Amino acid sequence: MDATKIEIQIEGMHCAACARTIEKVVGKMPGVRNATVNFAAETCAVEFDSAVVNKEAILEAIRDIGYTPLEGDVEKKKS
Ligand SMILES: [Cu+2]
Repeated sequence: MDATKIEIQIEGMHCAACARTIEKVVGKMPGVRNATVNFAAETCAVEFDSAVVNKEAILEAIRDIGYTPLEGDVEKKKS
C-alpha cells in the first residue's frame, strides 16, 4: 500500500486550539493515517492512503472548517 505524504501551508490559524481542530478533523478522515499541524510554521503534514482519499478532499475538509489551505508539496513514498 502506498502512503503519500503532503505538507500543506494553512492560513487562518489563530491559536493552538485551531491547530488541534485541524488535526482532529483531518486525522479522522478515512484514509488519513496521520495529521500533524505545526501552528508556529502554519503547516499541516498529512500522511494518507492515496487509494482512499486524495489531496483535494483534504484541502476541502480544511476549507470546510474555516481555514485557508495553500497548495502543498506532494511527496510519494512507499511504506
Ligand atoms: Cu484558534
